[in-house]
Amino acid sequence: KDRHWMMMVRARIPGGVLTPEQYLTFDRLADRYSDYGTLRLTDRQTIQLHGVVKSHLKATIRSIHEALLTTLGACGDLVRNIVCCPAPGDDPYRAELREDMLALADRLGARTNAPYEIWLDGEPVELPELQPEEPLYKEAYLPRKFKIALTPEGDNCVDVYANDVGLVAHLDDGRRHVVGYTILIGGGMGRAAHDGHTYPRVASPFAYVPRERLVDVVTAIVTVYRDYGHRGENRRLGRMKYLVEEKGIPWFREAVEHRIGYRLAEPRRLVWETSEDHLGWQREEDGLSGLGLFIPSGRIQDTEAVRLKSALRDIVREFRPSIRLTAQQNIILSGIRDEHRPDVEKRLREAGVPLPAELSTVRKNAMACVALPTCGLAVAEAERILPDVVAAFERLFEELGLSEEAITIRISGCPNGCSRPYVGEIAFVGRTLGKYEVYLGGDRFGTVLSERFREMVPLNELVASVRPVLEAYVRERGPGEGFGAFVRRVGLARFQSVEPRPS
Ligand code: SRM
Ligand code: SF4
Repeated sequence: KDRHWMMMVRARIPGGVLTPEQYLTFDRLADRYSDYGTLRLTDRQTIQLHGVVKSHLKATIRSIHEALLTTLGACGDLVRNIVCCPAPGDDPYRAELREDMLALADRLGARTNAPYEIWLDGEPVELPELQPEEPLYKEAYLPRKFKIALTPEGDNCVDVYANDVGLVAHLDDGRRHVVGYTILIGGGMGRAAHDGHTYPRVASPFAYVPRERLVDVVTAIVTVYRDYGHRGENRRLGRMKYLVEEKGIPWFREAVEHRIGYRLAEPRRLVWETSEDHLGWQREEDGLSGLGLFIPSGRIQDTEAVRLKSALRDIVREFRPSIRLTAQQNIILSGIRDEHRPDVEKRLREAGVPLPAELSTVRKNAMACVALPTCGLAVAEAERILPDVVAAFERLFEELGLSEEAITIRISGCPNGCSRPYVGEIAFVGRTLGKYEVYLGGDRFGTVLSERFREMVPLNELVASVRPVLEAYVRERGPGEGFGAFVRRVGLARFQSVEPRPS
């Protein structure tokens, strides 16, 4: 087969929630149409199928639609899959968060057939409910892709600061209901190695809105961006972060206030408690539990040692859990009856799938983007080297007594930063085949940017390059101080002269 005619198909799955049937549809599609036979969970709570030959594209997209899902809005210059903290539980605020996410997905979703007509050789697929004219995006859509994430205050498992719009839900005093949102704007990771005008940016506090005004205000933000964002030749500079940086928050607020017709309140103070993913067993409601499973780089496949794909298919068929994809490429099997917990564990054990409790902390907090062989923009490996890099860090952390520390490691195969490396604590960003930039800093909660520490480090020296900084961390850290916070306090300059020893 000609690789140039192979495509990647990505679904749009708002908040990453799927019924068992929908999951099984993807499982079947992977067998039937993906050249790799795998499902790839992404860090925006969707599923990708790689290596779909062009002649199978229509059938694949049609099957996704028949499962009541879509590919529209998974790619393109519009609001992408909206990400929402997937933690299960019966607190009313969780349902409210999801309701608000769906209201946004509904208001900001495209209502046109055009992308299908383009992708499918001008032959429209028969899809219901679509309008000839696009009311929000008009003719020209947005200057670039647009990303939104929602999460309850305290829990940054979704990396809310890496989004064009980050929405942090504030709860009432009893922590039961959502009262409103602090809106952050202008986040994004993408940069290009040789374009000094590009840079990653964490989103800035913008305003507080009561819950009932959320959809209108976010829509106004999108339309301000639609009308003022850069549409010049350099498409990279089209992202909203550059508009926010150039015009400033006060300008942006005024522009939004002008459209909504009232003044916005100041953003509230945000306090973060965790950014870890929701792994392991968790109580959902009386008699029901959810199991968050760690999926290495989101790749659901069967290997000789681990029959992950088959095990998940069998469990979904038999126990009918609903599926929640996480923003860290993992999966939560939700709604499992408590009495079935031992059976589910047994199935996993038989298939060689480890439970999260059996994995090291560093492994559970590591993410890599897809990169080679399918990503056309990759200049270096990411997903395929993650297991070895993590294993080397596991040994180093063990030696230094850091095994319990929740330090985040991110690898991206190019500076676009799909694994959100610039808000991680330790990150490797591909510069050319076999060589990486090393980024350190950030913080445990993903709220600040890391700093470039080294350039062009060969793959076999990555771990060694970070060792002196980790050793200093062990010796000099303050009480409760995370690795990234330590790096930012002491600065990286003093480590620049230490030459790494190959490991
Ligand atoms: Fe990404 C382009 C994979 C999340 C920033 N990203 C790509 C493409 C489609 C390559 C391309 O354009 O040809 C990659 C497909 C590779 C493949 O073989 O599958 C790709 N991005 C991914 C995924 C699958 C990474 C993963 O391992 O999970 C994620 C899919 C998310 C989804 O379901 O929608 C993915 N990409 C991200 C993120 C993280 C996020 O959104 O939270 C970022 C950084 C945040 C941001 O947008 O700034 C990200 N991807 C990019 C960029 C840089 C955009 C820019 O501002 O310049 C590109 C390149 C581009 O758009 O020109 C890109
Ligand atoms: Fe591809 Fe680069 Fe994104 Fe990795 S970071 S998936 S290499 S575009």
